[in-house]
Order: sequence, then C-alpha cells, then structure tokens
Amino acid sequence: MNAPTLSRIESRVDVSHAEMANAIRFLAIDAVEKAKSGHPGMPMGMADVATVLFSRFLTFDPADPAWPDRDRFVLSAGHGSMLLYALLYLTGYEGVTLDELKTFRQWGSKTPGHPEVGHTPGVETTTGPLGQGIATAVGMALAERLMNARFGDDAVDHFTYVIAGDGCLMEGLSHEAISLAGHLRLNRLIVLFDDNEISIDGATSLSCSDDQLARFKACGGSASRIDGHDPHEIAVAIERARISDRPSLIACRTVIGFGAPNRQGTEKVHGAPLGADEVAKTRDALNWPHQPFQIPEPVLDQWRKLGARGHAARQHWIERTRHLNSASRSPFHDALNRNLPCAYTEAMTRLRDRFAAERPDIATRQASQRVIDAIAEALPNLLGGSADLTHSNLTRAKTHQPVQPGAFEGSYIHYGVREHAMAAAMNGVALHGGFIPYGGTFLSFADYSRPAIRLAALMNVRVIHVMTHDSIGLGEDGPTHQPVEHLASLRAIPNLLVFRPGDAIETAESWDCALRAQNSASVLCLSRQAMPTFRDGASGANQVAFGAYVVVEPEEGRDVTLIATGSEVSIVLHAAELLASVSVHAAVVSAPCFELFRQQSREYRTAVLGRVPRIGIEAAVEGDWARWLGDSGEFVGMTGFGASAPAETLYREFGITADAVAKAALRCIARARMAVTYA
Ligand SMILES: Cc1ncc(C[n+]2csc(CCOP(=O)(O)OP(=O)(O)O)c2C)c(N)n1
Repeated sequence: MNAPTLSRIESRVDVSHAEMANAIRFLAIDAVEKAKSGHPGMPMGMADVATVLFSRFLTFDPADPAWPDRDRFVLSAGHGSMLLYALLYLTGYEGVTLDELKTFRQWGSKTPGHPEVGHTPGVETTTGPLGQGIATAVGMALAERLMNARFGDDAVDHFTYVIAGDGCLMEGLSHEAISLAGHLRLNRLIVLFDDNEISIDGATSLSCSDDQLARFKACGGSASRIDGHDPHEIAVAIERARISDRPSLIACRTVIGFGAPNRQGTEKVHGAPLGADEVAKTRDALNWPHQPFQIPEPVLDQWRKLGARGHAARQHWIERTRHLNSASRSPFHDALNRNLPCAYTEAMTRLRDRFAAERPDIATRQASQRVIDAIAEALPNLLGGSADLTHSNLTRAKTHQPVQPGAFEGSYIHYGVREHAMAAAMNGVALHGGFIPYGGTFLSFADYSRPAIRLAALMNVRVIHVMTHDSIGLGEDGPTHQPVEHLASLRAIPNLLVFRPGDAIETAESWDCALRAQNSASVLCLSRQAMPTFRDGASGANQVAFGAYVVVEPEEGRDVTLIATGSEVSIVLHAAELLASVSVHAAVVSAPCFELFRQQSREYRTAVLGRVPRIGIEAAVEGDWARWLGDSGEFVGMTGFGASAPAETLYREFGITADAVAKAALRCIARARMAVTYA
C-alpha cells in the first residue's frame, strides 16, 4: 500500500468544503421533498464526513464501478440512501443522473428507497435492515485481506469504509460483526459512526446507554471520537485509522438535519420531508440560494474532477496486475472469474461415480464432508467455515487451514457462535468477489441467520449455507434443536434454493447445483443420521437440478405417487414395497429442491407427479406441500414440535413411517375410486 502521509489530508479542492457538502445536503433535501418521503436528516448530518471521505480518501472510479481493487463504501444506515445517490451523481456514475434523483423512490428509478446492489451502479450492498451493512462490510474487509494474502499488494490493496448509525450499532448483529472483525484484526475496516444521538423515537438516551467506543475497543478495535462537522478532524481520524493494525471506529459527533433551523438535532428531521417553509429557511441558513436540484457549475465540476481522479488509480492497478508473476496471474483471474474450472467438474464427476460404486450408507452431512474434501483442491477459492459446529457440520476440508488473527493465508473461518454475522459476512465475501463462501450451523438455528439469508437471496449472491441436523432425525437433543417449520419458512424466501438431499449422490448433486447457481443463495439441509444410497447410478444429468424426479416407476402404471425429501426417501421406498405386496403400484419421487422443481415446465412437473393420488412425506410441517399433492393427496409429517428421544422412536411415535405412508396411499386411492364411482 502507498504509505498514507499527512499531505493526503490537505484539501485538494478549489471550491470550499462547505459548498461541496451542501451540494449533498440539498440534493437530499430536494429529492426527499419531491418524493414526499424519505430521510433527509442523516445525509444532512453526515455530508461533511462523506465529503472528506470521497474527496480525500476513497479510491473509486465511476467509469468502472466494479473495478476489483476499488475501496468499498457501505452505507449501513441505508435509510440515508440519498447521501449515497447524491455522491454517485456528483462524482459522475453513469446512469445516476439528476433525473434519477428527481424520481427518488419512484417505480423504475435507479434511486430506490434503500440502496440495492445490482440496481444502482456504485452501490456495493443492499442495506436498510439496520446492522446488515456493517456485518456485510466485515465480510468485504475479510475477503480483501484473504485476497491480499494470496496475491499481494499489487493486486489487492484496498479499504472498506462503512457509515453506520446508532440503529446499526444497537442491533445485536453489530456486536457479532464487530467482535469477529476485532478478533481477526481486520485492519482495513473503518467504521464511520454517525454519532448524532438521535433515532426515530427521539434521543438515543431513551433506550441506549452503551459506550460504543469502549465496546469497539473491548472487541479488539481502535476507536476515537471527533467533531463530524470539522473537515480537518475527520481527515486526521481517517488518516490514523488507515494505518491502524486493527479495525477502527470513528464516532463522528454530528447534528442530524444539520442546517435546518427548527428541526436539526431532533427526530423530526429523521424520516420526513422538511416542508417548504423549513427548506427555505435551511437555504438561508446554509447560504445556498440555488433552485431545487441546481448545483452551481464550479461545485459540480469539482465533484466530477474528484470522480475522474480514480481513472489513473485504476490504470495503475491494471498495469500492476499485468506484471503479476505468472504463478499468481492466472489464479488471480480465476478467483475473480465466477465460473467453475474444469478441474472442479472432473473432481465432482469422479466423486459421483465413486458414490454410485460404493453406495455408502452414511449421513448426508458425511457425504457433504466427502464432497468438500473432493472439490477443495480444484476450487482454491472455496472459503469454508462454521459457527462453532465444525465437527458436527463436517464443513472443514482436510486441506483447509484456519484463518487466524492477522494471518489470512487459510481457507477456513472459525466464525465462533455468531450465526448471524457468519451469514452476513458470507454475503460480504461473495459481493467482494474472489471466493465462494459456505458456512455451517444446525438447521434449527437458521432463524439466527435468516435476515442475512433473505438479503443474500434478494442480492442474488452465491453463498452456501450448510445446515445439518435437519429434522427430528437428530434425536436426543430434543425439540429446541429439531427443525420442524424451518424448511417451509426457508422455502418461502424467493430466489433461495433449499436442498434436502436423500443420499450421498443427491448430496453431491445438491452441492453442484449450489455452486453453479451464480445468482442464488443456497441452503443444504443435511441429516445427522445415516441413510442408504437409493440411486441406481450417477451417470447422466444431475437429477437434483430438476428439483424432483422419478426414482421408481412401476411397469404396470401408477396407482399412486409417493413423494419425499431427504431421509424420508428411504421410507417411501419401503412404503412402495408394502403397497406392491397388496398389488398397489406406487411411483416414488424424490424432491430435493422445490424451487428448482417449480422452475421446470408444466409438462415435466405433471409427468413427475402423475395424474394419480399423491402422498407427500417429510419429517417437518406441511408448509406448501399441498401445491404438489393437490386436493386428493395427503401429507405425512410433523404437526407440532418434536421431542427428546432416539430417532427411531421419534419417527415411530410421530407416525412418520412406511406403514403410515402405505395406509395414506390406500385411503387416497379408495377416495379417488369412490369419487369416480359416484361421479
Ligand atoms: C432491522 C431494522 N429495524 C428497524 C428499522 C427501521 N428504522 C429505520 S431507521 C431507524 C432508526 C435508526 O436510527 P439511527 O441509526 O440513529 O439513524 P438516524 O436517525 O441517525 O438517521 C429505524 C428504527 C430498520 N430499517 N431496520
């Protein structure tokens, strides 16, 4: 890294700092006023900090918003989105025009209520749910150090800056994130805390007495407090943070709604337009006599010049990466390239073949361990981890070394008991680029990660959650640990691929689908208990990719279709045998991924499900099974919480058995025949 010198903090601008900052303030005021909704107070308060950051420190190039070695800027306080949109417009991001600011929060605009990655150039992550941004930024700062350890300063050498408010720091997630960042010594993470002591209900003293600086320091970071309206103090603090050997928090004491004479410093300016009268008074108070959305030419020119400055930095980076030594050059580009290498495909094919030959009788979490071991070498950018359940989730490849504080050569993160931060950090790692993150916990604790999983799906990022102990089949740990509603609730999240493989081959295929889903998040729901391999062979197409497929098709034609997922596939295979003994012909369907099945053609779905009564079985609550079973079908599963007992006892006591499935099938067939008779 170029050593920061104090000369960097000298102002490089000809126009005054106040004018530069006021340009942000009034774009925010005018956009919120026009939209008749939004949050003007935060951008008005943080305009000085943002001006110093963007004009003197942030390395970015509006001409290439995705340039890999840019500094990352995360607006964790996503409600203050106009701060970011104003900066993107002022610095010249293509597509973020004045017209877009004028259509803030409107249908089809590039300026939605909260920043959305992939929607607006220059937005690094979707924020709005407080706390997510700062935790996602921890993942970005982690990815930066990991890439730097592999490819050196010439290729990867940047900072992650976050603006977080009181709300972000009040959220429990922030604690997990700060604690993880401090432990790992993520010294390229700089949090600019909008320390305005106001949130929606009023003064933060209504609900919070935390000493945020002491907390940050206690977690292993460095922290300071400054006047967030003094450009010199801001610059000095950022300069110091950049050379710190640990993550930094700069508490910027600001006045929310700075400049609005009757509203500043109060919650009234947090989330509503100022109103015409107050806007006029603010224009007077800040000496900004310009029309709405009008930025004086010298001010806009100055901002645009600052934006253009990044071009040279990007060119230098391109030059440097051209001269990377040959051993690093191609792995570096491979890591940034999101496609899977041929070596991976070969390793995965070999493993599927081995599973088909061995037909192992193992838990799907064990099969997953074998997948990870088989592909780790071919996928050096696979970044593993677990929230302190490595030995249960079986997530660490033999070749994976742990990442340690300040030492980032490894490929495995011990996230500690921080499921939520793990999920959010994985989002940040994926958004940063260079890695495919996966992380483990128990399925019943998916709820601890859920807000970050939802964001992963919304942001179209490839993160893979390995969630083991996926049903009452985990046994003695009892109902707190036995997921019953989790499959249904995860399946309700759009663009989330929820896999529940039923044997070793399906586990390999589920991993393959998750790795190939470049724009979706995945959850692999894996069993604690062993189950037989039921697939006859692994040749040909990945069957899990169809979402559901026929495992057994009776030659005589179908009387009934039995559909199951995961550990219950072997139960329906047994049920089909019971039915065959009374001359009832059952097809067996495995349905490891509802979402992928939903995406198949109607013809394919009908062919798989059949035009006969259907029985679904899953050791979980019914959720949206009815969609596949129709009115004439029946569901065999859980109707409430589990209990503490051995797995076999639980399956028997809760009636999730081959016998119950066979009886349900006979009932449905009889009902269907009666309906025909009386029709
Ligand atoms: C998880 C979550 N809970 C609640 C909200 C609604 N909300 C938006 S802003 C805000 C207050 C935030 O206060 P602060 O961070 O101090 O922002 P400031 O008022 O300083 O702009 C709340 C509760 C949210 N966006 N996310």
